[in-house]
Amino acid sequence: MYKKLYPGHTAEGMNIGIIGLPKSGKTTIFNALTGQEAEVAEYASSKVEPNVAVVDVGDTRVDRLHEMYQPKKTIYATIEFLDFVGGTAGGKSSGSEDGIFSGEGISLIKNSDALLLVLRNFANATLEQAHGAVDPTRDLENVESELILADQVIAERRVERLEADHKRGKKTSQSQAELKLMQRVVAKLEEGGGVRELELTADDATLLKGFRFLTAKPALIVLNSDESSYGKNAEVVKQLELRYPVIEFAGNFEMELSRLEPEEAEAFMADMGITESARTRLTSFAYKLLGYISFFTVGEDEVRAWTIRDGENAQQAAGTIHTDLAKGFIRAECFGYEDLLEAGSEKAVKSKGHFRLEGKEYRVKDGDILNIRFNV
Ligand SMILES: Nc1nc2c(ncn2[C@@H]2O[C@H](COP(=O)(O)OP(=O)(O)OP(=O)(O)O)[C@@H](O)[C@H]2O)c(=O)[nH]1
Ligand SMILES: [Mg+2]
Repeated sequence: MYKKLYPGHTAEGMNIGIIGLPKSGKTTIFNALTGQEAEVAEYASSKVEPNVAVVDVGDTRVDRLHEMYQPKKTIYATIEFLDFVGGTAGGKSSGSEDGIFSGEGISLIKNSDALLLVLRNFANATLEQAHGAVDPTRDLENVESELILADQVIAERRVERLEADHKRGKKTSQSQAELKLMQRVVAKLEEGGGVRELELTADDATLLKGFRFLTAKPALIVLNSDESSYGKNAEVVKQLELRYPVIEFAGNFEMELSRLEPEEAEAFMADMGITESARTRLTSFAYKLLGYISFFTVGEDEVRAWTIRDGENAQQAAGTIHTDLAKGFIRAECFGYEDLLEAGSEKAVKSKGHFRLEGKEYRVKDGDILNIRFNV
């Protein structure tokens, strides 16, 4: 089923891979986030393909723009979630195809922009027999070592390949630079670190991008807690936060919530001291921590939110809409969402002098409303 979506599928926005040890509650979290009803099970299932869902990123600014422009279509930014099946815990060190990544999973995880590491923090007698007592810190170590292992296989292979080339006299300044870089990657992984910890020049970063190392991806932890202990795990959270940003969910509970009507859900949420849905909490958390921002395009036809990385310029933003817009980029007409709200209309924005023309290099800000002028 997922094959149709890959490669070259066209889901917009970011793509988050949900990974973790077997039975850590990945599918439960996936269901909570997406409102889907994928099968959740104590026992290993024969399913191999990941669950996939694309969800809207709730954004009140889009709601407001919709009211102002009354467009035919309103499109929210989206996040795609992929829920991978846990394989054998511990994994085998023979190659990247084993371990928590079963079969084809690994090549799909490589396409993810970010990883959600789900850690079990709920007691379950059946699971404990096979997977040990509750210990999120230990589990994190296991997950990390599998990610490192998968990257090691790739980096070491590349080093061997380059060395063989050099021995045969196939040696350029470029290949020498790459070998040096890959040796740094191997060394970092060997000491238990991730590729994301390396200090890289822009060229090095570009080179490494192509390898899609798992430990280069930004990662967040979901601590999947028991309903009864939810909110009382400050010690564990502190430990885990030494490694990655942490968000705590009561997975089972939130999965149930996602199936209720909003009004009904609110009463239960209040009981637990939860103010927003799992999806809203996770998406705003992920945006902030992964450095994503939104810009908007508006008009009578369509109001739409787009996702880019903080720091991207107007031309790159144009490229997320369409490659032609980046190629033929002339200028971006630009004003801020806050300016629009304050002024009340586009016309008023102009008369107040808040309407700007920006060039390629303009660094797009969260909430910018852009109209790209282009020429192809
Ligand atoms: N008490 C409790 N049980 C949970 C929670 N999350 C998951 N479980 C249970 O743990 C078992 C595994 O949950 P899944 O969501 O299928 O876990 P998974 O990580 O997707 O499992 P695999 O894909 O097979 O690796 C099921 O029996 C769930 O009901 C939780 O937050 N609290
Ligand atoms: Mg699952």
